[in-house]
Amino acid sequence: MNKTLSGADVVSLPDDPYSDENLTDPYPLFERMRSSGPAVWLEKYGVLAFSRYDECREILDDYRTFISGAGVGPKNLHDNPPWRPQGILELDPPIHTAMRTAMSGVISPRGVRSLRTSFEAFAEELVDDVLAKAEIDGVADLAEIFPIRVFGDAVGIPREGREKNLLLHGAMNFSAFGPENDRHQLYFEKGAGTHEWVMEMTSRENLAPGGLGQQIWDFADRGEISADQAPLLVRAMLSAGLDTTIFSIGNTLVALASEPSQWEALHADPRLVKFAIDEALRFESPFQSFYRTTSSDTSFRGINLPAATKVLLFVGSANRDTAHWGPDAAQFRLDRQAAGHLAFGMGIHQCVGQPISRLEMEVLFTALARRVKSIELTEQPVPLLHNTLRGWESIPVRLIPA
Ligand code: OVM
Repeated sequence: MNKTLSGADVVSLPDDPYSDENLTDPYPLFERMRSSGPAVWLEKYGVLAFSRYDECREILDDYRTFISGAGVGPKNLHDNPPWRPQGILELDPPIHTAMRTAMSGVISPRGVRSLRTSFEAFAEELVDDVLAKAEIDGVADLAEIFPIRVFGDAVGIPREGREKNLLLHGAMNFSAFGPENDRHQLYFEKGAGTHEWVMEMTSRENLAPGGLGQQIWDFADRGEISADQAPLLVRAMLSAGLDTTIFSIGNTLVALASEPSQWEALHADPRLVKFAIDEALRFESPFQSFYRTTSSDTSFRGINLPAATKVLLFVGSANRDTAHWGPDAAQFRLDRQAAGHLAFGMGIHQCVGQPISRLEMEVLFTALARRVKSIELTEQPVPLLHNTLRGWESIPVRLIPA
């Protein structure tokens, strides 16, 4: 069926990308969406969705036409109240620019270099622990423990309360970028109270000297950002930096455990870890979808879009687009050039935390690659269903020491 939008005919689909079935395996629907044209109309949500690489990338690069300030979820925050004050993710230049400068000043590749030693020490400790056990859960015993410890310490928040609050908060936060269905409701119920805890952690008194959080406050002290913006930036670290990295670690682990030849290659040459990380981010993107909003009347691929139109971008689909990645896009390959994937987004809002997330993954997987000869899934991993995040609830694995 077609939907006639002013300017063009667009294929209209009745499918729900947020059904359990499609969240469990989104790729068949993504493929149908991509083959239906540059955009599809999702009837159930009354929204135009983009799922090809080129369109997603062009929209993300054009931050003037496709803004974030009206929210990157389905709700237009210019007309509806946000569930919390809008932060760096949902602001446009010029305010965004000042906040971004502070954030990238604190999380520059140089700035995070000093974190490596402590990350490595904890990775070694963790690998000792998991190798001492016959079987482990790759989620609870690796993917969650590592970032909660090292990233929490890097930001400088107290250790007490992290497990209880940060993951529920992340799942709630990322739910706001998808539809308000039962699953959204559930994550908001489970996350009750965690936003307050996170905001308490952003205050100067709760942030350790020299940590990333306190360095954000230094920018406020120098007048480069306001005292209202500092807690929003620390909040961004605590809400965007955990779940994403945790799911990345889990997704990388499953990809590698499912392809024994790829782990073998990694074990033989741990310098390949960097490539494994980007390929895994492309292959199973932790943050699957979000929105932009048109700032004025515009036309894109011949489709007329009035001002304030929401568009839905499936970056998890763009990262599997055979038109960009080639016919084997659905295969995990260490030897692929995965650079340019959209898992971290693109353009002025592209993930500013990348250097830390990459460092965490690099350090952990390098320790594993050196000391683990092979990885076997002992049971099927259990998927975690979430409207915008893609990852695993549990990953039962056996690690064979080298
Ligand atoms: C926030 C925030 C900032 C950036 C990303 C994000 C993807 C959240 O302000 O809490 O989630």
